[in-house]
Amino acid sequence: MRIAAVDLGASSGRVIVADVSSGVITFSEVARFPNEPVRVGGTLHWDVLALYRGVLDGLAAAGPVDSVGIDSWAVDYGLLDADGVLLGNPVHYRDSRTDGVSDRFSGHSVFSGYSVYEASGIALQPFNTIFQLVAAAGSAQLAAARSLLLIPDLISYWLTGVAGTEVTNASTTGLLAAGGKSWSPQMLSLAGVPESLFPPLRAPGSPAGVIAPAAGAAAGTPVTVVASHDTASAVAGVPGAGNFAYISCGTWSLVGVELPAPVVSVESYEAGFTNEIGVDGTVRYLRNVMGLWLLQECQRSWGLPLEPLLAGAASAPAGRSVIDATDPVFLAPGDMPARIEAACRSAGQPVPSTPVEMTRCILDSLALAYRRAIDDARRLAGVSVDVVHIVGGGAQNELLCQLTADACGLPVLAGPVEAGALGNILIQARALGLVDPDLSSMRALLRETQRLVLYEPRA
Ligand code: ADP
Ligand code: LRH
Repeated sequence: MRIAAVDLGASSGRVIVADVSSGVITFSEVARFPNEPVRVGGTLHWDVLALYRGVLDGLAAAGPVDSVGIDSWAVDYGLLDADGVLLGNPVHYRDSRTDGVSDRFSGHSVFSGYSVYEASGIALQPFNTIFQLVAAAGSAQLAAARSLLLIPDLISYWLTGVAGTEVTNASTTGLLAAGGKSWSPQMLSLAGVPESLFPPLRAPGSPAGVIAPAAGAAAGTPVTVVASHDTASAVAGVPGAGNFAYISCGTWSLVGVELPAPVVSVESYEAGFTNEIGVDGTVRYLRNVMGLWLLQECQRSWGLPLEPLLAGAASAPAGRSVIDATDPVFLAPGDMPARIEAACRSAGQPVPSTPVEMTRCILDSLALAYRRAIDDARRLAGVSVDVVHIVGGGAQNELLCQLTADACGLPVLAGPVEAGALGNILIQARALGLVDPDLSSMRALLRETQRLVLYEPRA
């Protein structure tokens, strides 16, 4: 059977079509389109209609398929009015409207930072939906809103006319009770929104409606709910077995382990670990590391392509300067080289003086941040890790993979690059009865069919 995955990342959107039959999964990319934010009147927005057009064109290019599933980056949303019409362009999670909002809760008498963490299991990051809603309080748009749809649910609604709230992505709002079974009344009250703003929760694998005639060539195709948070799909698409850690390595690097239940200790809160919901009730216990965003933003300033930077960085001196790749100072767009230079200077380290030196500094810093995250996850969750899987676009970065193996002192298995789309496809394949339904069997299928590259740690 033919299955299409729509995978919208912060840097690009893609439509991937797979053929799945017993024991075989082959796929090809039929469309890729840029995801470029637009600043309007001082606010950074997603160009959601351009993305929707990319999805429609991609589905037309895909030809007839038996099912479509949609995933995207987390936390962001569109508000709909009483007629189901979008109220304004969704705001980008890197917009400054949330600056300082989450910090307000560190000293709040009723909602201390830890009580928010304990209730939701979600690390207090400035861009969480809950803090975006606090920042939007009192706006005419929020007052007029009758429903809130997370980005993949919005795309799915536009395609089918059916509204729902997919649970893995809903967990990133910070509004679900830890464990992800229901909305948290306390967190809804903190956000100042009623539960009725959210269409019914739905789980990966359930039907999401049928594409309407207005969608053109794809009309009549069933849409299946997948793990609509891209990281949830990517972790479902990690070809791991036994004691593994993962790095979902794209614009962000999401670094952690999969657990059966959340960890909400004070130590875990202080270490900035989140408990997002994955497929089949799993918990993604991870830390957000700024990821290849650091390099993408530098490249945007320099106007330089990736390949020569990576080639140069491979022979540049190692560990000359390192920055904290989890520091929120790097979250917003804008002159990244200057911010990295400032961080090196204030840490008393040599300031990288060329793009190649800065690239090396970024990659060394990412590898060290990965090691810290994996060590902390092991300690805080009480688990062992024997191998690190790197998936996503960054799995193609040979230098980063080798530096990660070296820093962690563990073997790294790199690939698949399109783990997000593959996780998306596997959940649909399971709903169609095409694969063994067990998550570990689905991962075994990826191990058997996808090319993985092994990096052994060097002394
Ligand atoms: P997202 O899903 O967030 O849009 P991706 O998973 O597509 O991100 O990863 C994008 C990143 O992958 C880029 O920032 C880039 O650093 C890295 N990348 C893409 N292609 C290559 C390549 N050929 N070699 C090394 N790295 C690559
Ligand atoms: C990666 C991602 C990540 C979130 C961030 C907002 O694309 O979904 O898991 O923390 O975007």
